[in-house]
Amino acid sequence: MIEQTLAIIKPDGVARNLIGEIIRRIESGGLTVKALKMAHLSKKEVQGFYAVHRERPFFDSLTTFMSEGPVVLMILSGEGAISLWRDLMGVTDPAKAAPGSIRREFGISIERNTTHGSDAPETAAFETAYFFNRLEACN
Ligand code: FUP
Repeated sequence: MIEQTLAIIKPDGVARNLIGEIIRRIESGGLTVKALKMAHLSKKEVQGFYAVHRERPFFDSLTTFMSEGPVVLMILSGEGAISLWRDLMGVTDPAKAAPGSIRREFGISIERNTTHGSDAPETAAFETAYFFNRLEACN
């Protein structure tokens, strides 16, 4: 099934000039970029995005990190895009991520793990709509 998912290149990835390398992996991995922009999110905007995690002990640190500098926001499309993008990223903790995955190659810590990807169709719908309106998402 053709799906859409939200991808974020997090502040640690943008700050280390990894935008091109990550988009290269996205495109050569079989995914298509359907929408793309940069933003320096406020802490409030990040808190809204990660609202499901608000009771977690890492919430304050995570939202501070995600608002420390600009991010790249993208809608990716393709066959099985949600799980395909998560496979390209690797699991949350870079130390446990598969060799060759983005988080394994570039992640610094479980928090500064370079990229985000939606984890299910419902979260993908929420997350893409959180950052993009219908006119911005090329279809
Ligand atoms: P993921 O879906 O892989 O991004 O992971 P989660 O939804 O579980 O976590 C969202 C983000 O919270 C992670 F990308 C990084 C951060 N996090 C921490 O900082 N510490 C943790 O112990 C777990 C997650």
